[in-house]
Amino acid sequence: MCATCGCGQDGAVITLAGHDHPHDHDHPHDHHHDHSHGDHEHTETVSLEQKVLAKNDLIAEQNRQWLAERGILALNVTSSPGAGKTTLLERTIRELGATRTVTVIEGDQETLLDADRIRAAGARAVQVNTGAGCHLDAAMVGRALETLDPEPGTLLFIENVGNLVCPALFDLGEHSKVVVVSVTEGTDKPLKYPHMFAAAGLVILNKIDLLPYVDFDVETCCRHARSVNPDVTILPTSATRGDGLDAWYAWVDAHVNTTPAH
Ligand SMILES: Nc1nc2c(ncn2[C@@H]2O[C@H](COP(=O)(O)OP(=O)(O)O)[C@@H](O)[C@H]2O)c(=O)[nH]1
Ligand SMILES: [Mg+2]
Repeated sequence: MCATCGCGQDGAVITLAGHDHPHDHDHPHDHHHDHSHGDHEHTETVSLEQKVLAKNDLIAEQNRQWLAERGILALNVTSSPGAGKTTLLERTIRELGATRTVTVIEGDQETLLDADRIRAAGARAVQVNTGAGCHLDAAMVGRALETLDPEPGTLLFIENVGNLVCPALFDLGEHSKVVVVSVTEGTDKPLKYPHMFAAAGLVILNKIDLLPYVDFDVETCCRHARSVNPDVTILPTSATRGDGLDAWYAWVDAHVNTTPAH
């Protein structure tokens, strides 16, 4: 994880989509990669990882409380780069927008591209640029929530940085993690990245419109996902063609209804 390679997120920049200037800016820090691997350093690294995660969990609980007080359902959407997270969210905003207010926290290392796409689809969004960091953490989401200030009783998507490794370890205060995997990635990803799939409340198997063109067996991928997360719900979708999206909206609705409104 990040504490091991030294990647930091202290320089995260948070920008409200549609505004020219960053809303919240910590100055980037010098970035050191110290890759020596002696026994002593290994012990130090493990304890640093535990401290980083314990601190994160504390802030995640504060986020969870903040969201619960407002009856906001937050879903942390993760995947490898390009699996279709933003496409799924754009379509969800367009199709659910009439009945639900949706806001989005976008995480990427650089650019405002995804926040701009979300805004064009009709939802308010903030972009968190993590710089060298490879995941969102709870502190970034806490700051993004202050900037975004989502209305009580609404639906919040957090699109994580495209990465199936570190986002599995960082609780953001979300209700559930939604892992998107696409048919172009191969059926073995749940086995190779078991922490991410074990943490999933829902797995979306996207780009099924491409099944005729790729060597991908849906049953095998589902079996692999269930080998690390036996009861997980898996929804095959095409975010571009629309297959399976009614089941996705029904899943979201069922979880909105379990979020107490205050
Ligand atoms: N064929 C197909 N392409 C898709 C689908 N969903 C997303 N894409 C394409 O995959 C690429 C990456 O999508 P994007 O939403 O940006 O992925 P992200 O990095 O996970 O946010 C884009 O070219 C999308 O048009 C899908 O269901 N089917
Ligand atoms: Mg995206």
